[in-house]
Amino acid sequence: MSRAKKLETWQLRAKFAAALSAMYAAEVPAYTTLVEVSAQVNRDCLAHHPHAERLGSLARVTAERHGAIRVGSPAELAAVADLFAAFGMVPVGYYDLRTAASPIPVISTAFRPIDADELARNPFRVFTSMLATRDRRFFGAGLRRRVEAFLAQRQLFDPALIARARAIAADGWCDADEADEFVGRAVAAFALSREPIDRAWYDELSQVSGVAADIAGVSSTHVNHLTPRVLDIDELYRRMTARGISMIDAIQGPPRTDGPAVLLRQTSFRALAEPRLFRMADGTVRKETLRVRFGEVEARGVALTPKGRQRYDAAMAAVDPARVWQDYFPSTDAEMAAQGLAYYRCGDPSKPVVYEDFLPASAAGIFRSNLDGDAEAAQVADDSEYSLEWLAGAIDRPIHDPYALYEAHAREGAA
Ligand code: OOG
Ligand code: NI
Repeated sequence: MSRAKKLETWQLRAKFAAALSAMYAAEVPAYTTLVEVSAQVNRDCLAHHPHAERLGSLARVTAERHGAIRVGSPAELAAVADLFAAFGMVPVGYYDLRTAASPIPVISTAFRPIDADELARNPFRVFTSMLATRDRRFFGAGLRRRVEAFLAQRQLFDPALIARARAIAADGWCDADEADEFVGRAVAAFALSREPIDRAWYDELSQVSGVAADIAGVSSTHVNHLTPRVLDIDELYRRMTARGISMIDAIQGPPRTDGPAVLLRQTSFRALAEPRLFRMADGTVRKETLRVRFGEVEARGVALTPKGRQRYDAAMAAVDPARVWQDYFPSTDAEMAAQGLAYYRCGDPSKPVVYEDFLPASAAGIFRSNLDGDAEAAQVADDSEYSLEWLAGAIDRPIHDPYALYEAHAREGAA
């Protein structure tokens, strides 16, 4: 008799990404349109620009997704870390969206594969934010206590699921027979809850921030967007607009340029209001609507070195970054490599290392564009002490440094 077939964590990751995508497509129709238009844009772009595949094969780019979730506490984030480890996804980078031009009360990391071969097999990543309840500018002592008590009594994941995830992560594989059930249970944990929402509690949190209500006003977490990758985001934007889907005003991140694409460009659209159940103060349950799930699309470019990133931040501080771009960045990969601004495998300008992470200003812009407006932060000192080290300690895991990973990929040579 043959031994049971095993699936490795990357195969589970591919199944997880595909199953989340199927769930999202079934529930958010505009996502299906976005995925179709993205695939067309990629095919057309490649037909006109044979070099477009230098940043990733058509197969990888068209299958590629990132998702986003939001949780309330370090304990919840640690459970997410346990679960995602079974899919070969570990925390990379620290994003403090409270420091954005218009602050969002969360701190974030991204769970993703980190080895070049793992990224090539399936690069699925999830931008994961945690509510910053320790920040007094958003949460006074009384509210903080009530939010933390609410979070402490809810359970985002079945403990048996987390225990199984830990074992799979430790082994590096699971039986093929078990895989679909495991992935199915993981995906179900990120579906929109059908449970009635306490209207008064949700509204109270909405006064602080739409994000606070979305995270701590409900009994579960949910995928709030799944993002396909395109080779030409300007063209995607035009085609979606032509189909009558109103996109946010601007593409976030670097401007369109004639030179090498750098980092990450993103744009999004607001999802339709979805029916949800609310429990009113008098105990009755009513059907109302919420707009919490949206659509986003991204285009990825070459990863910048710390020196390149400084240039980027300086260029983006200009009134019109597109106009001054050439003052900060050369127009060829060869020059980018020669000046040490971006990562290339073995220093070969024809082999860019793709940016696999996120941008805090863009992330804040994406959050912002999908909220109905936000209250001002109170004028008190922030003594929350949030930092990368704090977050790593709170979830008891190292948080990887993106630059160290890019440097390793650049040294490894051809992937
Ligand atoms: C996350 C927004 C950030 C991105 O691609 O920058 C993000 C969220 O809305 O929860 O997904
Ligand atoms: Ni996103």
